[in-house]
Amino acid sequence: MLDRRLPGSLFLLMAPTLVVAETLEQTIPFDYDVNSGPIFPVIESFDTQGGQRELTGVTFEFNHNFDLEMFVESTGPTAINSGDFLVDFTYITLYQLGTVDGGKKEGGPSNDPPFFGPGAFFAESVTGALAAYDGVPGNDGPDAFRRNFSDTFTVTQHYDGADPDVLAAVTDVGQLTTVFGGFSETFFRWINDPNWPAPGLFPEYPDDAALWISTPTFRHSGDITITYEFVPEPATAGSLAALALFALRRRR
Ligand SMILES: [Ca+2]
Repeated sequence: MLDRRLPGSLFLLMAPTLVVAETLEQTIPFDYDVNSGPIFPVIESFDTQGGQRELTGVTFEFNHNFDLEMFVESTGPTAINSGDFLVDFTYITLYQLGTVDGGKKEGGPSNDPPFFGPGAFFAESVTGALAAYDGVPGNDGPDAFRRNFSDTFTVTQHYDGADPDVLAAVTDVGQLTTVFGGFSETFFRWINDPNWPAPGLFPEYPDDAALWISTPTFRHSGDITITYEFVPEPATAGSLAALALFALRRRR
């Protein structure tokens, strides 16, 4: 039972510094032709406002939409069946927090902004029946097919004090020009090799007998949402510290 008269003992407790992180969010839409990429999204840097606040984390959320058209044409002398070959196509995106030339350290020593891979797009195990080369390059003849592939997904990457280079790269006054693009890889293999005449070291289109793979349309669109998490600098935080006074008397 508690007594409301003067307490028999006093404890002055400094509460653990209670600092609620605040956030700042921005969303940057993008839509580009991968065949012509990369692009240079401009984002708002995290401004410390003269050292009054400190960035403790940053989250990048990428909403990806990919639309790919693949064109496969044979210049071989014989027909091939679906399943005689397989194509695996991969596009690995890269996002760099600044440009190598210019950016934050323009005119200074070499700039090497951090980058990461926020997702990849795949078109796997592509195959199809193809007639022998029809003598016309690039047409939609019996020696060719087109395929469409699309995908939509979200990738979220979070960085905190364990990644000081990332936090430093986005901390500045004003805007930061970033780089968004990637690189593609195409793997081809015969399952049933038709044993066409071997092309030279550098196969020539359309004279050499081969399968030719291109991506006439390759669009990458979506948006990037960047969320800064920050706290007041410690000197400011101190003023927010709560003092707690507890008085407790236990009746004997
Ligand atoms: Ca053709």
